[in-house]
Amino acid sequence: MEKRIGAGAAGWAGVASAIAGAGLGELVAAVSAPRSSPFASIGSALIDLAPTWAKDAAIALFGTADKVALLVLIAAVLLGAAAVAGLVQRIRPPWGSALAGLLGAIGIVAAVTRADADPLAFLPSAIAGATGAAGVWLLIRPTADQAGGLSRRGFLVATVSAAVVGGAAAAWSGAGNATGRSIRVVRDAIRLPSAHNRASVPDGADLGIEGVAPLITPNNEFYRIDTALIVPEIDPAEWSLRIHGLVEREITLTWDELLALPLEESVTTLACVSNTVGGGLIGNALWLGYPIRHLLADARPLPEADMVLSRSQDGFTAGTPLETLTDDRNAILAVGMNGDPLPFEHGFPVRMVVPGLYGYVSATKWVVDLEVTRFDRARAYWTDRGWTAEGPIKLHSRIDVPRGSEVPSGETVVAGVAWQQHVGVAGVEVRVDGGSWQRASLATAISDDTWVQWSLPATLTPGEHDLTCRALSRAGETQTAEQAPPAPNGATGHHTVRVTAA
Ligand SMILES: Nc1nc2c(c(=O)[nH]1)N[C@H]1C(S)=C(S)[C@@H](COP(=O)(O)O)O[C@H]1N2
Ligand SMILES: [Mo]
Repeated sequence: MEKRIGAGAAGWAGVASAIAGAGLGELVAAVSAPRSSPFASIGSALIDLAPTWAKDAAIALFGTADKVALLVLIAAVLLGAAAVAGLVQRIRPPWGSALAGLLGAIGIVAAVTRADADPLAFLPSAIAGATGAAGVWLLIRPTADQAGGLSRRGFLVATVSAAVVGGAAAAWSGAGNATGRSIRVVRDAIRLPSAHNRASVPDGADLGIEGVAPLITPNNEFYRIDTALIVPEIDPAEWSLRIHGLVEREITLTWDELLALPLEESVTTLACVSNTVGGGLIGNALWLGYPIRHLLADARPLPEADMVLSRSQDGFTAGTPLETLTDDRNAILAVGMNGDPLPFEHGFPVRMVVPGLYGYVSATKWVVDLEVTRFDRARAYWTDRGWTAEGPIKLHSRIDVPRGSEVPSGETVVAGVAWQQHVGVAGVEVRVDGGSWQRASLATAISDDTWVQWSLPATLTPGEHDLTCRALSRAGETQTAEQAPPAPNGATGHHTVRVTAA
């Protein structure tokens, strides 16, 4: 007599097969082609395919943990699909097995279409898919009198061990993947040359008010935004930058050549276009690098050029107005951040930093290619996803203290930061509730390319109050109260903090 495996057992067998396949795939990726892990490939493809609203929502919901959230989502969808494969196999073999194989095929397509795919990129997902399909096939057979021809106990042992071994393999590979050991050793051994100039931080630039963002953001607190699910690992010895396109002379620059140039220090505040009013996607660092304008002067752009399309090793691109890379601002190829080689997540070994422009149009990390071109000829990563081609930073101010709802009534200090890089901040005004705008005192700015701290003493009567700030620029602009979302070129509006004085 034929006795079919139960629906619950079939679903579970699908899930166990998927975990075994995924785990094996991650393991194969870890030893053969780390950047083509099935999870990372599918995640990266989803990031590239995601519409602007989805990216915004992910950043709004999860902040810089958006990548973890994405991996959890992929895992949940995978397990759901695997359970369905089990159920399908139970009633319509071999379609459940085929569905499991299809999941692997999706991984293969995602892996081989990456910009930095290597020849073995197909392998991890192929093995994952084959394992999943075989598991479903072997475990869920309607013919035998017991599931898969196994006893009830055998079935349990087989599925549980497949899940445990697969899960362990996936976890082990994930942990090992964080950043390869060898490349960490290479970075640790780097001694950056000292700069030809010294960037100076004027006395009084840091008001030292507790709760206000530190004037220079430590590397481990610096916000991180990028599309890279796996941080590129570039050996500096193999790094080079090619400058080409609408130029009279093509240039290739190696790491050793770059370090031999007279490097300069500069302090520049980076800001993300996705930052919301009052948000934290902004940081200020001391960068060490070489001015891009000197390299472009050597390359000699043709008169019709008006944009430089920079490309990172993993395929991200940014379109930067040529003028901002040839004028006298500190647009640099950075190799150092706050005294250290760039951290891996911030672009090791080389990134761009351009004062005055949002990161998505200028701050390419892991940069390997600069194509001199035209805005009407080339489109950058985010331009194809609904963001404007040009992204000058908007005038902003943020209240850092008081934050949190309860403050003591009476004398208090309202303080924060204000910025409009490369334009400069002339003043900050604060108002309590609907009162009149009062001029805060401004710290000495490091330069117009950095944020500046400000503070204002205020007296709060017991009860609820709204504290609002706005900045005035050195170009004579007053920060607009008009609320706009981050897309397509940066949020606007005043930052208001509601506090209760007790
Ligand atoms: N290669 C690469 N570079 C990139 C990005 C990216 O996705 N990939 N994102 C840009 C964006 S949107 C911002 S805001 C800055 C953030 O730099 P950070 O992560 O060092 O703070 O990097 C820019 N450079
Ligand atoms: Mo950004």
